[in-house]
Amino acid sequence: MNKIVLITGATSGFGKACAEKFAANHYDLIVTGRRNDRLHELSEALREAHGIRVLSLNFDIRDKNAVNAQINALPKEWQPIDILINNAGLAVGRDNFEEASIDDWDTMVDTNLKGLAYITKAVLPYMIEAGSGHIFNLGSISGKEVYAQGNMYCATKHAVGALSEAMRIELLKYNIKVTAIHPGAAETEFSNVRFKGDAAKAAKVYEGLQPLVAEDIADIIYYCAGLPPHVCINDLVVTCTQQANSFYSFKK
Ligand code: NDP
Ligand code: 8X3
Repeated sequence: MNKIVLITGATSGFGKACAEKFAANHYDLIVTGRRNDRLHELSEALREAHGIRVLSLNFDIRDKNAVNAQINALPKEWQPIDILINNAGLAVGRDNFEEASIDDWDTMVDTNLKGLAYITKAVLPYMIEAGSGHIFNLGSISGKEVYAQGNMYCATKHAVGALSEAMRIELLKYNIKVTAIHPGAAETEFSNVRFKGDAAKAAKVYEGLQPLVAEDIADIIYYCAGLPPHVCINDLVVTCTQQANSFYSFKK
């Protein structure tokens, strides 16, 4: 019986790369996201390439009723989830506090923080029942240092850090590991989403840098997931070599 990993936001970027990495290493996958066509395409490709089982769940993580309905209704054979990768998330806008859109703020809080909490709470009973589990939360270097025009995105990622610590403390008794991963600049669809489809602005973020790519993060998560049962990497900051933190990059 293969182990089961549930990955939120598997339709692009880190989530898709994690799906590919774990599938190639004979995990069965539960993949989630809003873009159903992409979920289906990915599921088909991974089933065919690796002969694994893939269950695709199409919901918006901000919708707590949908999250609960889908996770509570998992067929028995999909319930023993070994690993939960809380990856779905986004930045929307890059504006000064006084100019930022409240709708953008709501989207980030509802997705990055509340959505992450909803799905974790829904999955936990299965891990508790199994007596073990491993939860990965995608934070960010913006959850370590706040930068200008990052206001609410940085706040949500600081909150992911805090929530990860809380989970780690409160889930110790259930033998559940909690690993927070905090990447720096990584070229995915992230900046396209942040700049609302402005490809030129998005490309500028990575100019002069060799940024991280999604596969770097997938490799790191896979490594952390494979450590012996008594070892847990709790909090991990990873940047490309040209970036020191939120403020300092050496661009060529
Ligand atoms: P992408 O934009 O490439 O992927 C984001 C994923 O999140 C998509 O699969 C998207 O799926 C999913 N998602 C977004 N909103 C929702 C929602 N409401 N419901 C369900 N799924 C949703 O970005 P990345 O892969 O770069 O980002 C992944 C995570 O990593 C995010 O949490 C991000 O904040 C974090 N991060 C990214 C960094 C970067 O530089 N790229 C650095 C540090 C952290 P769909 O649209 O189909 O719903
Ligand atoms: C994404 C990286 O530096 O744009 O979380 O916040 S950053």
